[in-house]
Amino acid sequence: MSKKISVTDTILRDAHQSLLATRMRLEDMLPICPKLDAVGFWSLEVWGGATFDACVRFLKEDPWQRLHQLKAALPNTRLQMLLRGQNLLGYRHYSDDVVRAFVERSAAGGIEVFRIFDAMNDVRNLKTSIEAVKASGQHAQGTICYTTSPLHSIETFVEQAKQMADMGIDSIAIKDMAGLLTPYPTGELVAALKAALPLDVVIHSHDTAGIASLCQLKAIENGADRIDTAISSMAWGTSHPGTESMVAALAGSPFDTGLNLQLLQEIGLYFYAVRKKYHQFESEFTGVDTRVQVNQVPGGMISNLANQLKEQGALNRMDEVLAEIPKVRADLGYPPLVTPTSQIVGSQAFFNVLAGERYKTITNEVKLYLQGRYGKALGEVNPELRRKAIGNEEVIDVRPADLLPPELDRLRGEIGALAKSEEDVLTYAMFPDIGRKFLEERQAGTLTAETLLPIPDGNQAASTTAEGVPTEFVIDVHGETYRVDITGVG
Ligand code: 3PY
Ligand code: ZN
Repeated sequence: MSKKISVTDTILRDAHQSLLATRMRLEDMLPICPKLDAVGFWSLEVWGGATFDACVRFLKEDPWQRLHQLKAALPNTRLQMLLRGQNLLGYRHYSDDVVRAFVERSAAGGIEVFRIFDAMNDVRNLKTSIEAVKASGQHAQGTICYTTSPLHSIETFVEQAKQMADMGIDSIAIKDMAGLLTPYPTGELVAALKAALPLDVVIHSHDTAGIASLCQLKAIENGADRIDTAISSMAWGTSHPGTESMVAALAGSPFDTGLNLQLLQEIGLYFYAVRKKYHQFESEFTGVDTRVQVNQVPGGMISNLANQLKEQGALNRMDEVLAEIPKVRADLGYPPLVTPTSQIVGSQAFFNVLAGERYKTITNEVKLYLQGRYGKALGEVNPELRRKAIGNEEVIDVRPADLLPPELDRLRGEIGALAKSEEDVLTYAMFPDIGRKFLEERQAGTLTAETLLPIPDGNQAASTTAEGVPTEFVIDVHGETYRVDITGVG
């Protein structure tokens, strides 16, 4: 049997979110869009996750303008985004009217595929966004946030997928944000999903442990329809398997992607040069690190914790925090670790270790969590911890957003004339402080992106093609400077 595997490339969203702190700017995306658009990807993931936050906070780019310009530059390719369910692109639950407005504007701006996840895998938190995506006529991809625990099993994930199917999703993504999956369980999970439901299955696996491409191969052999990859110059480690590598691996097999390797390699060279511009955001935590297979802590969480510990002069306590994270997670009923639960669990573990006593300090987010305000994880929370944290305060068991009154009008009123469009209101809704600041600076004409440090001597591209592909480098070797012309690449 032969089956063409389709590909979603993540270079414009998750790849740089995973490797370069989400800092790639639109000006570095647009020149290569004609080539990206010619590849024949099933979709390009371009928006969502942390891109919106980084645009407003650091790059001082209007995220909606980014979307509109990418749409214009990529007329032949579906644009895809990552949506955090009822959290949209922020860190709290929004009322349903905000969710509907956000999805409607995103679809109008050009998003055709919405990958929707909930950090608790609580499908009630996906309901409104799935409905809104369907109402806008676009593709709703329901997501399983992959995690491990004594309670999670293939059966529990299939059950979740069935519930999402009942809500009307068009396809299923297995989202292994931490690189926890190993090849054989991947194959079993995909086979079980394909046996249970007549929907396409996509595998999104970060290569933190160095085995994501093996997982993808097993997924494909067991019926997966699509893989998420990243152009090779921003692939692997905490990013995804390399696009060119997966295309080459499948070429000539029954699962051939049909994509043009030569064209992909030209794109790869382009991003090779672009990546250097962002060298200040490279970190030692983005390479392959097999420890995730033992401690189950995602790479992104480790780098955040390292920063927090460094600020406290306590980097030497990293191992204790890593040991504490699974305990906090167990106390909270084993939520997957992904935005925002990764921050909630990570910060509490940090305090448990640094305060010298577990739960001496309990964060606000953990209190909200214990009140049921993020939804319900698969397991039960530790009742003693709940008593200690919130006493007799009410615990809700309804969908958290059922208790949120409509808030779009209030937000519109708060931001007033600073907002020139509904999109601006939504920018403010996502990030009240930095969103307002962004709109104020835009009004005053003072928007300034953070500074990029010059590329260190030693590997500066002295000249490039119109598309930014280097043709000449300046290299310093022991104080002597050489110019190296690139006359061909093979
Ligand atoms: C995000 O929510 O930004 C993610 O990429 C989750 O994996
Ligand atoms: Zn991801």
